[in-house]
Amino acid sequence: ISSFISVNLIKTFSCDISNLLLPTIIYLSVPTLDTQSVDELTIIDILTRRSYSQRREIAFEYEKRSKKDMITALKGALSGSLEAVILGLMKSTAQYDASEIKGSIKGLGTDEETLIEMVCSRSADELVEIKRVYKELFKKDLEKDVAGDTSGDFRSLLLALAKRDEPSNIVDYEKIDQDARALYEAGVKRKGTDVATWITIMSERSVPHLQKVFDRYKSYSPYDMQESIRKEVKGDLEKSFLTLVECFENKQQYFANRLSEAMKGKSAKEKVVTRIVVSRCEVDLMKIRTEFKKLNQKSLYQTIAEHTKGDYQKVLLSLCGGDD
Ligand SMILES: [Ca+2]
Repeated sequence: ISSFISVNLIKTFSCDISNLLLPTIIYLSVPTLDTQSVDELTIIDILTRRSYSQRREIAFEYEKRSKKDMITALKGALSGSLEAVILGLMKSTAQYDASEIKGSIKGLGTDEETLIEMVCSRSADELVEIKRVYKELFKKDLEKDVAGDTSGDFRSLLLALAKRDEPSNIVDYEKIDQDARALYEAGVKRKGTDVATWITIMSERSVPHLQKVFDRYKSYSPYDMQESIRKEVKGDLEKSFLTLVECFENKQQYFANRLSEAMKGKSAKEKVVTRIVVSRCEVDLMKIRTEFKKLNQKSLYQTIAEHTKGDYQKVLLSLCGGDD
């Protein structure tokens, strides 16, 4: 009966339902006895339609009433991809990003794809907060952990990005031409590549400055910056520089691209889709939706509907918020 009551309460009160009632509803949705079933729909309804701070309040109230930790209860009640999304939503954006970086380097081997996305797509300000939270959560230094798991130029680039302290939005007009020429001379113009120069320019300038540099770059090089990267470097270093440049040019388009790549096949690469939707839902998901529609002539909502199923589909669609 708990499911019946809670779902109908939600339907009756819709979004105006008092936040004070929500912990009770979640409590009813998470079974306390083996015989009770989990009411996933109610959990999805409540937690996806509120902000992170509201979710924290709900968890606080839940704990006051039930004397139980809501996250532990959710872990016990849910599983698989739905669990990954819901637990992700219970973290702040910086906590989530820090955990994803930790997850990409822990254990044997490294998940370079995730590491590159996390380090190369986040702004300098975001990385400062991620590093602080990483230390708080794992009692370790993010830069040391990344250094221990990577090598060569790839490591140098990630570390330069992690410690960068970009002058936000400053465009140094005197340096635009100089930087464009230096990028060309360090890459396409010479034999081999002077990667150190590329790293310095791309990690020490502001985004608006670099946008102008890449534009000017075309007056020196027969290839644009992305083509030059593909010609000059390979592997993880190539992917990292490409991610950086794509994000400098249009970050939301980069995420839209990643999402469409992850949903090319019949079934989605759930880890990638989950990571982008959860980490961007309170940052720029609306803009990502717009870019996605432009790229694919199909909305993100429809694409998710076609490439996922079950409760996982429901939670993603609810976070997506609407069709375009
Ligand atoms: Ca070269």
